[in-house]
Amino acid sequence: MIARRRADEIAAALSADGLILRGGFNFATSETPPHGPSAAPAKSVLLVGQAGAAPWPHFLRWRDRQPQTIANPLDTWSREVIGAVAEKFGARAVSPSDRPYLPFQQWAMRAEGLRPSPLGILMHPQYGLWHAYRGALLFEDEIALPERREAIHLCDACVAKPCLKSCPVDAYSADGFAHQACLAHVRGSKGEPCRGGGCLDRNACPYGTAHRYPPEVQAFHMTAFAGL
Ligand code: B12
Ligand code: SF4
Ligand code: SF4
Repeated sequence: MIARRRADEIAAALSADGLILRGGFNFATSETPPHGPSAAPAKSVLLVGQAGAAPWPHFLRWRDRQPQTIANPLDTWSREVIGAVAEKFGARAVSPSDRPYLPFQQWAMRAEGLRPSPLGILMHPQYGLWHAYRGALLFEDEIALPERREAIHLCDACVAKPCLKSCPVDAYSADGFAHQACLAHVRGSKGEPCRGGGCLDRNACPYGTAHRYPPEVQAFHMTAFAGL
């Protein structure tokens, strides 16, 4: 059993790089979880992520020491940092970019009681749309965690839904995310506002604005998303 104190020690180790623990849970016996540090199935998972752009300065300092041509630098940094914490605490680290994709958002909903916004991004009661997952730690023993409380879902009370009214090509709708329409706009002659400052729909949400990523961070993610 992973005691609460060990989770606190893991959180302290992650905080050195601006990362936070995003809750966790024990897998049910009826599930087929991924394997842990040995070949045995994991019994529990702790999610690792960010609130706002807190890891950014840590990432930049690391990046300055890497070759200019490094591919997927944020994923590489995340794997390195979270991998070191996993090794220290007897876990296996996995990444949201690992193939086949692991169900990070489903795990996050179980871990923190979050629900999706109309944009697909999970809505956090404090961070709004400005948070993400950088990895997860899989353990072969169970975790002692306090009873999870359902988080308030701010979108339920948001009547105006400005996040569905700002995109020039209406990429987000009840039918889901029109990935190709978004990409064409971002890469096109009128895409500079999205390229330079991030998704206009995401930025239109009135919640969690204190945690909004600075424009250079949003531009970095947009460059990665649109392959610019
Ligand atoms: C593939 C993918 C995409 C695809 C979606 C294609 C599709 N229709 O599935 C594309 C490329 C469109 C995409 C875009 C974005 N994504 Co994305 N994506 C993923 C990824 C790597 C895998 C999703 C998956 O298939 N999982 C496997 C299934 C089994 O797991 P799941 O939990 O059930 O998956 C859920 C998602 O697929 C979700 N979903 C389906 N369609 C879309 C579309 C969008 C835009 C989002 C956010 C979610 C989403 O619904 C599923 C049920 O809950 C996840 C990381 C991960 N491993 O989950 C990130 C992830 C979902 N993305 C994320 C984000 C933030 C984005 C962007 C908003 C920003 C960005 N990365 O640049 C952009 C949108 C661009 C914009 N306009 O700004 C975050 C969401 C964080 C949060 N707070 O909830 C994740 C978790 C990555 C992370 N590191 O945190 N993404
Ligand atoms: S604008 Fe309203 S509906 Fe859209 S993500 Fe923000 S709170 Fe949710
Ligand atoms: S990035 Fe731009 S084009 Fe894509 S969904 Fe957001 S506002 Fe629309």
